[in-house]
Amino acid sequence: MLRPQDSATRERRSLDGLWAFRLDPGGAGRAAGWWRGPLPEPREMPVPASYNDIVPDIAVRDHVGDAWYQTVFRVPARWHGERVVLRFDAATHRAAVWVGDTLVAEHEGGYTPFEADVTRHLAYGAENRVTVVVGNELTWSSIPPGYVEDTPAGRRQQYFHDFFNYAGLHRSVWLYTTPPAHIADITVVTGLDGATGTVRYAVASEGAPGHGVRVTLRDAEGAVVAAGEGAEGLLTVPDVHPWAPGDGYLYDLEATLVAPGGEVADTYHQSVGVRTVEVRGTRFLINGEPFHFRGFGKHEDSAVRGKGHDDALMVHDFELMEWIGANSFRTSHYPYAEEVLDYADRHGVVVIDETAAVGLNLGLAGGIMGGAKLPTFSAETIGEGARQAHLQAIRELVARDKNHPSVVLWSIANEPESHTPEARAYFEPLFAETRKLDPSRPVGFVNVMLAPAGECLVSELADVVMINRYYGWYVSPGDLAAAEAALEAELRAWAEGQGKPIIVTEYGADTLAGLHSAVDMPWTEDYQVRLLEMHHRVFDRVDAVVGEHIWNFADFATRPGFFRVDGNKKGVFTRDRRPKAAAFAVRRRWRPDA
Ligand code: BDP
Repeated sequence: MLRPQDSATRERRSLDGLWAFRLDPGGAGRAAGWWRGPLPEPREMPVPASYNDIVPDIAVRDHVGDAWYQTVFRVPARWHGERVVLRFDAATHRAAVWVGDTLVAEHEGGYTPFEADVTRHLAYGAENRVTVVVGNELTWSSIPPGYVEDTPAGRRQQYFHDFFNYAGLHRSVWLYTTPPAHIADITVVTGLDGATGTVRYAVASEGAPGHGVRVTLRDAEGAVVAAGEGAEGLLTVPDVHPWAPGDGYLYDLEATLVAPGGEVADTYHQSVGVRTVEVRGTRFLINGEPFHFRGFGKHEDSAVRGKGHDDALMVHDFELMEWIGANSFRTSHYPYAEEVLDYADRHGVVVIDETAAVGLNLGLAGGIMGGAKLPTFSAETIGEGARQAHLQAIRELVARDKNHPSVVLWSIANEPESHTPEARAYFEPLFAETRKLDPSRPVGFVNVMLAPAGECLVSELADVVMINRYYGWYVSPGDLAAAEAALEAELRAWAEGQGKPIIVTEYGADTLAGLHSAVDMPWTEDYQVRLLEMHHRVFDRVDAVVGEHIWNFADFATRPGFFRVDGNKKGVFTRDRRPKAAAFAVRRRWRPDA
């Protein structure tokens, strides 16, 4: 799915700003048809943002059910005759959209875009009303899963993952035009053969019978380096400047749809980074060179806006990652805003791109999350409904992110149950589908400590081993000597058992900034430093370890709980992005020359 852009033939307009808003815990709006007129008794709500922390009211923060958004806008008269599309970069977790009185879109899944052709539903040169109902309930059939509990105090959302269930219109809303005959999709797959780069492209069009396609590839200075004719083809780039970690070199592929008479019908510009990715033995190769992942599992999370995308915060986070010497991160535990991937492309930052499939593990929920003990995969819990939603989430992730050179690896789930035959049966088709959709990238999932080497039945389906381990925290807290021995033993078992590269996708310790101790004491800054140093010593001794992603980049919000003090505090930075002592220690490892 192509992002809206301005081009010679296209125009876009942001609908971001303050929308009318109203919570609807009882579901009255659907019955009353709130889209048919102005929302009753609205308050104002910023878009993009989570609504939860905007209002100092627990009923807003912990709301379960529908939330209504509405705005009015004028459409320029000159847009008449164009195709006009309304696009939501994300609505968490599901939405229905009306233009005027007409239902134009419904979408399930909180972190991928959706759009509707609204050409026939708009009044040109006049005012139009858009109404959106956003649902935040997590169910046994949603990704991520959860369930709503009826309690004497009201409905309560239960879920099995460790970050707050923020909701709302988290990303931008766009209105954009394309010509009626238009480019609908572009796919690029790149290769390297010595100094020569290749770009295999496919351009899909709609409403364009008899049209032709022309493509032009330009380098960063704007010089044409290759050109082609036809909807599919292979371009070769002599003396290519590859995209590489730390060197986000991008070419511009201009695709032109040409009408039968020869005039230009539509143009679209697609960035292209020429690079290869390959797993060979225990190595993860980018452009044929072994790559070592240094960085973090992150969250889209900040005070006030929750998961709302914000360019200032995004750029600041990338600057901090550069300062500390990170070369990569994982989009734990959902697809991040497309602005984030574009930035990573431009700056040569490597990304492990994850679906929102987190918390598919009731063994863990019963253990550390304090939830109910039920089978994870069953007809009554995570079953066929969830699997279909999960498949759809994978399809939408690949469709959205397939052209990003920064994305080198798909992570199709975080810490699911993976030691049972039911888990294996659940995951087999998901791996197959991901590989079918994108044969050019490795596929993996993130393994949990309850399914150690030798017991996990799903890792064998993956191209790389990704594991989250909490030695020195959930296991042997305060005892770094015991933790070190256990961590090394487990990593060696994975290396011998799988013969694949190992990325440790999470390790870390909750740390309250300002707390210190001379001896190893969990929660202190000094303990976080020593725990991370212990891990790094072990990683350096195990050859198959090709990646270290600390949990987490920054402290983040969780639901209340007796083992979370104002959220998860495993950040190397605080929630407002101030460095803890660990930030300096990690920087010394990752940037020894700085
Ligand atoms: C892992 C999860 C992560 C949690 C982390 C923790 O993948 O989302 O935040 O542990 O407990 O289970 O800090």
